[in-house]
Amino acid sequence: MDRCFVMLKPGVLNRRIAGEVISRLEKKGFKIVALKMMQISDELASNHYAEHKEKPFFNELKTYITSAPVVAMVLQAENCVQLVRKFVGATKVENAEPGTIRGDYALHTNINIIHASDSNESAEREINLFFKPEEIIDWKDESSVWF
Ligand code: 3AN
Repeated sequence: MDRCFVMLKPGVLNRRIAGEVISRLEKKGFKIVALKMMQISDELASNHYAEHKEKPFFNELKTYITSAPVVAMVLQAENCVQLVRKFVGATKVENAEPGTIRGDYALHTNINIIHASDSNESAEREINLFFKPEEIIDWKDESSVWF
């Protein structure tokens, strides 16, 4: 089964919408196999966003992502990355369709409220960055017929 790393970014807890966003992911049918609240260190932020090191928004992005706790999770489903990315919506908020998480909850691209891995390779890398193997629980899913 495919996995995707998803993170509710700083601000989601302030806005009291963490439960709502997680609920939407659950209702779609994604299986949550890991979930935790955490404060991202400067080092972890640099590793996670390493591909953006040269971008003009890198420092701002790092300051933001380390500014308050995030909610990190691992979701599991067939074609997980592709489905989650569609569910999350486009990076640029002006392109994020209503009905997607960013389309419904974000006005600004630099605080677009949620991160999701963009490929299976990034998913594996990001899951390993944020979670220890024992923090991931592939629980027995009695309702697998639906999903
Ligand atoms: P995504 O999160 O959709 O995979 P990336 O990987 O291109 O998008 O960008 C990582 C994060 O950097 C975004 N979630 C967003 O917070 C921020 N970001 C991306 N592009 C811009 C931009 N043009 N201006 C400000 N922040 C940006």
